[in-house]
Amino acid sequence: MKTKLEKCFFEEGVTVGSLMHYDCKDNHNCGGSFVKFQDANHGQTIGQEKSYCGKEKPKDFFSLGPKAKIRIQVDSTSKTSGTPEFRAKYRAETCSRTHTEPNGLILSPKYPDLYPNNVDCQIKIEIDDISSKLAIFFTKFELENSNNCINDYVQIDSGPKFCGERLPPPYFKNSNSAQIRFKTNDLLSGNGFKIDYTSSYNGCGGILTGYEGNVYMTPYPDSYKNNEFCTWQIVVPSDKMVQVSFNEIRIKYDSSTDKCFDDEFLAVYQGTHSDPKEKLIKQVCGVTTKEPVARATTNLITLEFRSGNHNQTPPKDQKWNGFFIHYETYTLN
Ligand SMILES: [Ca+2]
Repeated sequence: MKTKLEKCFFEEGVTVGSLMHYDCKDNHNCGGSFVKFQDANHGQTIGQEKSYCGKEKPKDFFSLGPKAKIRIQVDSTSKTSGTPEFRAKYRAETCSRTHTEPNGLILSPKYPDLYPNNVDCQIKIEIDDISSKLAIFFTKFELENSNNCINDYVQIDSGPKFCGERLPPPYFKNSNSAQIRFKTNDLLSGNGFKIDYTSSYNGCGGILTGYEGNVYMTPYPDSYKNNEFCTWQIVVPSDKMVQVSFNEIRIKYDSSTDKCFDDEFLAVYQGTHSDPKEKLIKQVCGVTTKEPVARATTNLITLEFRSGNHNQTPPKDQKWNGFFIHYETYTLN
């Protein structure tokens, strides 16, 4: 029998939950007993959930707004000796913060409501594993527009300043850290931004979470390299199903047969936590913006991109830049 000892609390002003100690004695997968941190403020469209079990002190949980929720589940059928225990503390945090997890979401203050005036946020991403390489994807963007973005802007490292409503391009870095600055003036506002970041060892791939987001092949919009092998896992909340739409596909293909090369394509798999490549949904290649949506009946999709060593000229004014994909949850009608 599985019993649920459930305890939830909501606190205004919570932004960081820090699990000091959690000991569920036995398991190392979070199937039976676990502590779960969840965002509790953005309903069903934006949010994160993270489950913890085992004995190590996990990373801080940054909520995406002023509220967070903690849930404890105990599986009484598991062979635990003693009662699971945990201790957590929380604190309020300003929008300037440091993210050290290998992947995550970053929102402008009060997102999706209008961001405040006179903000100067310094958001640092510094992934613990120094050999990892960062990828930053903008998935929503609406800032006050101004000449040279002098009024409100987002800037990554010492790159260009972005403002207005045009989605900034993805940002790839050959290192584990980046600095995002968000500055606003004293007049006019917008809905702000949503950023998903991830990381990998070989410069492409990683884990992406949340309810929706964008994924790009490295180093989109420039051409991908030969002999690449990259894997992304897209994981939406466990009670949802995930689908991907292909905004743009530009992958070399065999023009004599109009088929994919054996060693160069993007494969889309439906998966689960224990079997991330459970079922191949499709393989795509070529040049198209009309590839039909791919749906998983689970909450996990694995994307696997590989490239060989083909010397094919791209169509005029185009590059073999791989793909630009959007993922989101869906429900059956
Ligand atoms: Ca402004």
